[in-house]
Amino acid sequence: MNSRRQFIKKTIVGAAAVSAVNVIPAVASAQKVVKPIVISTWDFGVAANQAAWQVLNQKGKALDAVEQGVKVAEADLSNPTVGKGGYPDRDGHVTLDACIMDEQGNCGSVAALEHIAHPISVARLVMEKTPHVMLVGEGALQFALENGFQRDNLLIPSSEKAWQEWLKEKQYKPIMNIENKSFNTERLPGNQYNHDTIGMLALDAHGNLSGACTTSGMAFKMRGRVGDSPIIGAGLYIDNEVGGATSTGVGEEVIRTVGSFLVVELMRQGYSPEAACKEAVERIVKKKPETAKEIQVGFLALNKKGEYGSYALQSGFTYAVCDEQKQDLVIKGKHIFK
Ligand code: SD4
Repeated sequence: MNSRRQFIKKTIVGAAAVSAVNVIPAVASAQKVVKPIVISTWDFGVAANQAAWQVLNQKGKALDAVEQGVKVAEADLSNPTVGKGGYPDRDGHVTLDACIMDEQGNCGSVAALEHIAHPISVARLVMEKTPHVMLVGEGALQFALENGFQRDNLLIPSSEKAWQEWLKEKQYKPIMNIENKSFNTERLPGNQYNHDTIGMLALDAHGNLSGACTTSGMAFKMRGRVGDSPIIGAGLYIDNEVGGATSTGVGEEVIRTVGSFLVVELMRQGYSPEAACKEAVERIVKKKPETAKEIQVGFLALNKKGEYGSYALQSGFTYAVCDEQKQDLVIKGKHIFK
């Protein structure tokens, strides 16, 4: 009898302890209100953010938000630097790079992918359906086709025309801040639209971070060239304990400095998003002072608290911010050189 009473007592205490354990986090999380936010590179990030916001505003996942968001830029035929309509390499092939990363550190990537209009969705499938992180070229295309993606011709007439013009002189020189030129006016030949990429970072109502990055890379690049955008740690990095970062600009310098990973690690050490981005661009200047003066690189970062910031080598870098308050904000990034 005695032992039975003790058993009942223990069981009641045990049940109380279990329910206490269950109650405490529920109360704590009810007090913690996370305000969703999405940010992305360049002015064209506004439209992409708005698509991401449709997901975030309904308490959807940051991962879904960033995929839906950057797909807008991929589908925009007037944008010659992302997705279908992107400028080709010097041999006339449009080759796309993209990657995606979620709050659990899962990531997927495709590089030098041809004939598929939405490389970001292929990257997500690599993450979700394969034991790998990255598929490239023919293998990435085969995987996409096997998974129901349609083969498409990504070289649209205006991009082909610009390539034909470029072939006359075959000069390869990255032009800074092509984003500032209007996409809808007649496209200028040569390297006028040499680069720009959409990198997007989102924090959802559950307090989780995800990011995506997608590009056609540097216009008229060498066949087979891959930039920073599909490289986890270079063009994009997410750590759900700390924050996320993404980059745009001349990818070679971002790869050399593992830029986005660096930005996240600096935030882990207590840097603000802006200070972390500044340190990362300064690292590029320190390593290659002469190159740094001639090119553009911009970093964009978002921390776990929803604070954001950016820094670029040159003036002209912009980014778009979208939250409950405002869905079409464009901010000029700070920069090192005048
Ligand atoms: C690349 N980082 O392929 C990309 C291009 C880009 O602004 O972002 N341009 O190197």
